[in-house]
Amino acid sequence: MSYTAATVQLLSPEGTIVESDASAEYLPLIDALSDEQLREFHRQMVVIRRFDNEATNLQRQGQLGLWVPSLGQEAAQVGSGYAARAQDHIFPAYREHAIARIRGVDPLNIIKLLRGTTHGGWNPAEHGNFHLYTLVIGSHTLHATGVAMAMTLDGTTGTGHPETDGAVITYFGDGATSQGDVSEAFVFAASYQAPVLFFLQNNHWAISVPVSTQSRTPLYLRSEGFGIPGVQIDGNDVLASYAVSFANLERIRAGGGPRLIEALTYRMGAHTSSDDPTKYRENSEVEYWAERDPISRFETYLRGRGESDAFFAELEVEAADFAADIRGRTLALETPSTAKIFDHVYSEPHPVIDSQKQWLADYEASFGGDQ
Ligand SMILES: Cc1ncc(C[n+]2csc(CCOP(=O)(O)OP(=O)(O)O)c2C)c(N)n1
Ligand SMILES: [Mg+2]
Repeated sequence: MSYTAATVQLLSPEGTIVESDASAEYLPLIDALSDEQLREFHRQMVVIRRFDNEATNLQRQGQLGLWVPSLGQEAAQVGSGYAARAQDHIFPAYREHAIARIRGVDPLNIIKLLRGTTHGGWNPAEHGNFHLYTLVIGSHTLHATGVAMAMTLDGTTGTGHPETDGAVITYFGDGATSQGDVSEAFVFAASYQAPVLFFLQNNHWAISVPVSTQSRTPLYLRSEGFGIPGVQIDGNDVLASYAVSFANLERIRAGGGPRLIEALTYRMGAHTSSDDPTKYRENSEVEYWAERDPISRFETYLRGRGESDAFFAELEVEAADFAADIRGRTLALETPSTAKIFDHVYSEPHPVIDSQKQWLADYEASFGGDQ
C-alpha cells in the first residue's frame, strides 16, 4: 500500500512543504504554529526514539521481559498527540510511547509494565486521560467508542465550545482492522455519531502478516462502508499527522460524528523483542522506508527554516540524559512481593485466593527463597 494523490502529505521526505490539492486545506494550520511548537514536535520525536533504543538495550541485557518498539512511528504519534486537547480521552494499543509522554505519563511506567513490576500501569484520570495499554488487539476501540457515547450522554461534547468539548482518540494497527471488535466499534460509533477519532497506524505489518493480506482495499476506505469518513495521510510526516488530526478533532468536538485517519507509516524495528523480522521481510523494504524517516525529514525542514546547530546539539544531550535517567531508575526499581498479585483480585479476603497465595508462598519457600 503506497501513497496516492489522495494521501495527505504536507512535508516531503526531502523536508520541503508540499502544496497540493490534498494539502491545501491543512497548510494554514501549520502556518499558525509557533517556532516553539515546531521545535517541540522535533524534541518529542528525538527523545522518544532515544528512549525506545534504551529500552531495547535494557531488554537485551535481561532487564525487561519484553520490549515493544515504536521506532519509525514517531511522527504519526507526536503529530496526533499534540492535536488532542486536555479534555480528550486517548485509548492506545501498546506502542504509543510518544503519546504517553505527551499526555504526562512518565515513560518509566511503560518500563515497569514490561519489567513486570506493576500489575496495571497508571491512573488515566491523573495522566492526561491516557488510558492503559491494551494488548488484546482492537478491544480498546470498543472502550473508546463507549466513552465517546458517554460524552454525548453527559453533554460534555458537541455543545459548540471547542475549548471544553471533548473527543476520544483510539490508536490501533492495520492488523487490528481484521478484528471483529474494530468493525463493531465502527458500527456503534457511526450509529450513535459518537465523538471518536479512529487513528489507524498502518505500519504495514501485523507481526509477520503484511497489510496486503489484511485488506484488499486501502484501509481508510474500510470505515467509509460503515458511514465514517476516512482520510489517508503520510504517517511519517509530523505536520500532516498534526494538522489532519486537529481538523478532524475539531469537527468531531463540534458534533460532526466519528472519523478515521489512516496514517501510512512503517514499523522499522521488530514487532517486539521476541520477533525476528529478517525471517519474513526483505531488507530492501526497510531501506525504502529508512529514506522516508520521520525525524530526518523534519530536521531538514527545521534547518531550512533557520533552526540553529545549537538546538540540535542540545537536543542530543537532552535525549541522552533522558535515556540515562530511565536506565538508572529502571535498575533501581524494586521487585514487588509475589504475594501482591493476589491482593487486588477481590476487595474483600477470599478463601480460594488465600489458599492459592499460601500455596505459592510454600512453593517459593521450597527453593529456599524468602517469598
Ligand atoms: C485478540 C488478539 N489476537 C491476537 C493477538 C496476538 N497479536 C499481538 S500483536 C498482533 C499483531 C497486531 O498488528 P497491528 O494491529 O498491525 O499492530 P502493530 O503491532 O503492527 O502495531 C497480534 C496478532 C493479540 N494480542 N490479541
Ligand atoms: Mg501493524
